[in-house]
Amino acid sequence: MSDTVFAKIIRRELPATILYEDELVVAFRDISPQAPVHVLIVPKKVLPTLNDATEDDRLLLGHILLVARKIAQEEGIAEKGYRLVINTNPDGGQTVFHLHCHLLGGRPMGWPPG
Ligand code: DGP
Repeated sequence: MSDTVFAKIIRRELPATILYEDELVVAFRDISPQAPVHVLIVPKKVLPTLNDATEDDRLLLGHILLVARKIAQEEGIAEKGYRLVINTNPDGGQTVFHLHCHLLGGRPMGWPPG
């Protein structure tokens, strides 16, 4: 169950439009964009959900936010605004069980989410 499409993208076994990569994360465009900008920031370390993160992942989790911020700036959405989302388990709407952060922008976001 831990070998997801995201693990395959990280290993380059599946294609993706990769915008950023470093030793901790890969960021690529979502295959089914829900906004003009929809990027997934995905840790290389396999954590199925945020529930599986521990204190040892403090640096990694902070890094994900800083990478999202950097990509938002590069995509030109930082000033108008954007949303970061980590869906967790079925009620959270998670479908791929490899922790990831959605970066959504380029249009106004509604609240509350559906
Ligand atoms: P979530 O529902 O939070 O687990 O989001 C999973 C996202 O992953 C969803 O927005 C669609 C995206 N996705 C699923 N399969 C692929 C894929 O093969 N490639 C890319 N780029 N995105 C994918």
